Amino acid sequence: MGLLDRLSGLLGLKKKEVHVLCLGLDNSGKTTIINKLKPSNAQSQDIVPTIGFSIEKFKSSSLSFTVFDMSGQGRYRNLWEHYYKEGQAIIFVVDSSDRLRMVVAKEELDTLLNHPGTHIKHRRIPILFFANKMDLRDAVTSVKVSQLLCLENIKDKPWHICASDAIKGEGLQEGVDWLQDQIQAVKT
Ligand code: G3D
Ligand code: MG
Repeated sequence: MGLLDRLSGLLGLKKKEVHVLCLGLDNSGKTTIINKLKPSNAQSQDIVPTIGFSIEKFKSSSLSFTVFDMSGQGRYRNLWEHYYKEGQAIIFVVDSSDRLRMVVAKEELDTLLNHPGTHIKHRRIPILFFANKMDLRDAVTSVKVSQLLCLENIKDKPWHICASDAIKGEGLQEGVDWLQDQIQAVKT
């Protein structure tokens, strides 16, 4: 840790660190969203398909987020569960224009929520949904995404859905603000 880091920690200026898992099917826009949340000088210009997972960091006004950006490709999805215990929050990204795979996204979400063990099922871990790719002509509304995923059945965890366009960065801040409020509500 650098001297500045230590000083700001001592002065209470250092932001609290939280770990977030970013999940969802491949191609839903997870990496694009996380990239857009980083300061502009740290953003990658080329988003390449994530292999396994990558660890990214971004800050909100009062928290410092470490995000496990998990690959959504089928063969890597069983990796997710190894990281469940690391997560204090989940960002679940859905491609709102991909009606066909919405069913698969729902299956993955149900598997996540019902995962045996204590890491997800029995924790009031906040889940932020991004109904992403809203700019595409085939996109359904965030209300429709929420219906297709049966989000109203999630009663034991705080959740919120935001319509987003990750390319333009629209809708992302609203989501992060909600997440920050939820995490702080638990911490204080
Ligand atoms: P993933 O990390 O969930 O697998 P990526 O998804 O972030 O790699 O994004 C997959 C593709 O979707 C990328 O396009 C990316 O530019 C695109 N994308 C992400 N978010 C949006 C969005 O809100 N709107 C639109 N129109 N496209 C989006 P490529 O062409 O690079 O595969
Ligand atoms: Mg990715």
